[in-house]
Amino acid sequence: MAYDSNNIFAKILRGEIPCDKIYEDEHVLAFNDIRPQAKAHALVIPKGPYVCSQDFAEKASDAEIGAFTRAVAKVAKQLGIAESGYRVISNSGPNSHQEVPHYHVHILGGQPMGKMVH
Ligand code: D5M
Repeated sequence: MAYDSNNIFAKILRGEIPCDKIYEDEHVLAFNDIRPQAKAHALVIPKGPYVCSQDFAEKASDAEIGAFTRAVAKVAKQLGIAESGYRVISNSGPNSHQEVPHYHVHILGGQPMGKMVH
């Protein structure tokens, strides 16, 4: 799928709409989700134009992927949930109901999370 630069996270990255920023570095931005589904609910996004998890893994540089993985841990620490634990999920592609077509992961925590059904 081609990247649509009109998506809402692209607008946040360009500073066209605000976000409640938690963390930023050269490759990554993290901010609080506007519709929190847990006491702590952050989104971590790469700055590059990647649509979904598949796209990111196939096209991003090792530096971007490394920074992204580290950013998740930094955000969890900043939110104070690194020790208590948290859930990281990513909706990727149509079957997942991905709403915003710019790759992102959700970090959910600050409370016991429901057990996932296997
Ligand atoms: O989740 C997309 C998530 O993005 C969803 O939890 C709402 C959140 N969202 C949408 N617009 C904003 C803004 N402007 N700020 C913060 N969070 C936002 P998905 O995995 O694509 O279904």
